[in-house]
This record gives sequence, structure tokens and C-alpha cells, in this order.
Amino acid sequence: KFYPKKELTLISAPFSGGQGRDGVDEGPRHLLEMGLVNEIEELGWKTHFDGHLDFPIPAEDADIGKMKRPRYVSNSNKIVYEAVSKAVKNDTFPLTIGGDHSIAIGTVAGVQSVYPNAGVLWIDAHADINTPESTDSGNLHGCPVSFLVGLAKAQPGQEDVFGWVNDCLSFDRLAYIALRDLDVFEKKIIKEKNIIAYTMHHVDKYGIAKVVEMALNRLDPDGDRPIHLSFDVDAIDPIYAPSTGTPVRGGLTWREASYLCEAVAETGNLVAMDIVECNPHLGETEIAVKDTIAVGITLAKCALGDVLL
Ligand code: EXY
Ligand code: MN
Ligand code: MN
Ligand code: MN
Repeated sequence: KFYPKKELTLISAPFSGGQGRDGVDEGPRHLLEMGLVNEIEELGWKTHFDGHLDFPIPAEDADIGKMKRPRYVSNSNKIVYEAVSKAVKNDTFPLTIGGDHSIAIGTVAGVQSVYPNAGVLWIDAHADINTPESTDSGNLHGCPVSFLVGLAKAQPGQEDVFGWVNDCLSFDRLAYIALRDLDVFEKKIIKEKNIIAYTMHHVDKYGIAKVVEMALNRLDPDGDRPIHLSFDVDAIDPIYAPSTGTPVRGGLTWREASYLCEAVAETGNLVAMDIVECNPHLGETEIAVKDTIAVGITLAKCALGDVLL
């Protein structure tokens, strides 16, 4: 029922300011060079692509508390937000390719602006729910969820650069799969707010099919809620997706990750997807980089209905 015309807007967000390693901003170019658009069009999706978004670097961007590059991250996310909300309003599926995961502030806020009851499936080794106070690293790709659910609040006297985000996402409209590297604060808040969270322990215990089914049942009990899939490639085991900034061993296999996307496609409720954290500068070998980009393309295809008959 969503996007009956099968039109898609590819949004390229070559952004690396949410973390400290160069190269993640080159993820989109590599995905395109390996044929992403052609693969999508072969599945019958007419694809609109207006070129890579441009993110101006602010002249002045001192830390705010522990936050690194706060204005750069905030301003860039406003640009992502505009692109995503425009795509959805035009009745086209926004596929956003990053870039680091901080860009999901803009993608989620953008989807929520049009579908305010959409659920978010956050597939990641990490929960990305640190607040500007709880973060140890100061890297904002570890914090996007805290802005979206309203946990991040500017401290008295601090410049409120993220004030525009508001708290557009309620805790019961968020579900995690593939978690395995959580900070103490993140575990505490997941328990306290009763956030739907399936770690790799649950994937081992129940299998991926059951985990996806349980997550979707809780996120969308009536089966009619729009679903936004935000996929961090570090959810996948580094054997398959090594070229990423914060790899964690013991992740999803290639097929588990693909199955997950297929199962979400099967619901017919998928309205947006992000693929983030491919860093082509971080492979040990050329093959490592190619594998990581290839798995990114596979995830998009599976989510867009490939493999379903
Ligand atoms: N929890 C750690 C931090 O806040 O720095 C690591 C976050 C990594 C985030 C990657 C994108 O998923
Ligand atoms: Mn992430
Ligand atoms: Mn991650
Ligand atoms: Mn390169």
C-alpha cells in the first residue's frame, strides 16, 4: 500500500562528522560505483537521484560539553531531514546511504514528519542512544537515538544546536536487533524505558526469523504501522562487513542480515531505509572493501523485494 508507483529517491549523505575516522563519507560513492542504482532499477523501482548532498563545514564549531562537531552534525542533519521528508511527501521511498549513523537524526525525523506513527527498526551492534552527557567518546554517531526520543537536552547556558529535532520518536516505536556492544548508560536506559531490544544472544537463542517476527509484533502489533529500517552495517559480522569504523565480532551472518531485510519487505509496510557506516578506507584488502559494499547493496535489494517471489 505504500509507494504503489514503486518510485524511489536515492539520498546520498557523504557525512563523516559524527565520528573521527576519514572515509565513511566515501561510502555512497563506492555503493554507486558498484552498481546500486542499476540493481534497484532491475527490481522495478524507478530511481530518482539528484547527486550527493553537500554539507558545508561551519567556520566555528567548538565542542559543546563533550559533543564533537555539534553544529556540523546538526546543520548537516537538517539537510538530510529536508531531503527525506521531501522524498516521502513526493510519494517516493527514501533510501539514504551514509555516511556515519548520526545522519539518522535527519532520516528518522524526516520520516516521522510525514508518518508520525512510523516504527523504527534499528539494526546495529550498538544502541546509539548515548546522550551528550553519557557519551565517553563525544562522537555523535553514538547518540542519534537520544535526540530522537527526547533524552538529549541542552544544559542550562549551552547553545541548543539540536533544539530543532524535538522528540519525534516514542520509546515504544523503536526496536533494536543485533546489539552486542553497549555502554553502561545504554543498558540502563534500555531496561528503564522497556525498549524493544534483541541482542545477538537472542539471535543465537531463537534464530533470526523468530527474532524479526517478535520485534515486528511488538513494534507493530496490528501490522499496519509504517516501518523505517535503519541499518548500520556493523550489525553484520566483520567477516562479511569488515570495512566499518567500529567493528564488533560476533555479528549477523550475510544471510541473517539479508533475511531480516526480506522479512521486513514481506510486511509491505517498509517506508524508508538507511544504510550507514560503510567505510571504504578501512579494509585490510581491496576484497574486504568490495565485500562490505556488496553486502550494503544486498541489504537494499532484499529490503526492496528481491528474493521474494
Ligand atoms: N557507544 C560508543 C560511543 O558512544 O562512542 C560506540 C558507538 C559506535 C556507534 C556506531 C555507529 O554505530
Ligand atoms: Mn549505528
Ligand atoms: Mn554501530
Ligand atoms: Mn576511496
